[in-house]
Amino acid sequence: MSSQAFADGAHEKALARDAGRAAVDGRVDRFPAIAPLPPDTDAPEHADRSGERADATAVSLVIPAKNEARNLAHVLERVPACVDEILLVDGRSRDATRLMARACRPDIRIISEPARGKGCALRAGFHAARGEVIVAMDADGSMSPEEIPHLLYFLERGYDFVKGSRFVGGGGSLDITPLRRIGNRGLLAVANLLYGSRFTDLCYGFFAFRRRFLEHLALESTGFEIETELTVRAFLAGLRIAEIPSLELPRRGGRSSLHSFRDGQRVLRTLIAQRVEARRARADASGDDPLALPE
Ligand SMILES: Nc1nc2c(ncn2[C@@H]2O[C@H](COP(=O)(O)OP(=O)(O)OP(=O)(O)O)[C@@H](O)[C@H]2O)c(=O)[nH]1
Ligand SMILES: [Mg+2]
Repeated sequence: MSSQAFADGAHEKALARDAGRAAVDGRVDRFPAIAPLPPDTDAPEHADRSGERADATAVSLVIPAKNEARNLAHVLERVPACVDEILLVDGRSRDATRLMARACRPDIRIISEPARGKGCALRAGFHAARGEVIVAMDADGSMSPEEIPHLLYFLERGYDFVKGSRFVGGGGSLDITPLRRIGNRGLLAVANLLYGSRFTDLCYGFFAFRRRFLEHLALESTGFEIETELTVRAFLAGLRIAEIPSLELPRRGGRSSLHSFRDGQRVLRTLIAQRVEARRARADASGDDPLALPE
């Protein structure tokens, strides 16, 4: 899909066609270098799209935050009006994260994570969300709230899970270190090999999905592997998935909670465990030998 296809007015038709195709074969559709959305959705001051949304579903934004007081204002002040509620899942922050959140958005819902870890925080946020659509993004300023309408645009046109990708045309990262880039590539290659998928990004926390699938996805991750688990389970469940470009900026301040080796291993374990589980479930259903080689 070239950006030209969207720029020359064939936008709607191309989307409808691709949404239809994705529904048939359950594969991952990529939209490199998407053209800007129509002008009324492009700028934050015009971001209230409630009147023109294809379905008038409520949108919940879930933001996990651990000691992000110095970054939160920058994020919360730019959340577009198409978001109906914001949930901040606090990771037992020792700084003024909660106070800052309330000061910027008096209407924000703040919940406490039930146990340590980004996965626990996100799952708690997903379950507390009231909207039919759930968007997740980080609190460190590395993701731009202005991209939220892009995610919603594709959900409204037939996709069930729309994920930002830093490695599809038009996306990028100004944050990732060489080590993490290599690690990401390796894990992505393993994922695509194990699942026969064509994902371009696996460990990125900017995405949106329909809440009706939450129970079916049965997420269990506690840490940073949550994004991998969600992606793989959505793929195995046959959800219509789109990857769209996203630009990851450097974290504005403070320290990352991610540990490359520890969390990379958790992602790898998740990939393998999900594959084994899926194979076993298929074998149970068909009565086949679970150790048989793939056809
Ligand atoms: N509630 C909660 N939030 C967390 C936890 N760990 C990380 N987060 C948040 O999850 C988001 C992503 O965490 P980061 O530490 O930025 O990790 P990352 O973006 O993968 O790594 P960097 O690229 O180094 O920033 C941020 O908003 C964090 O505040 C946690 O244990 N609990
Ligand atoms: Mg970060």
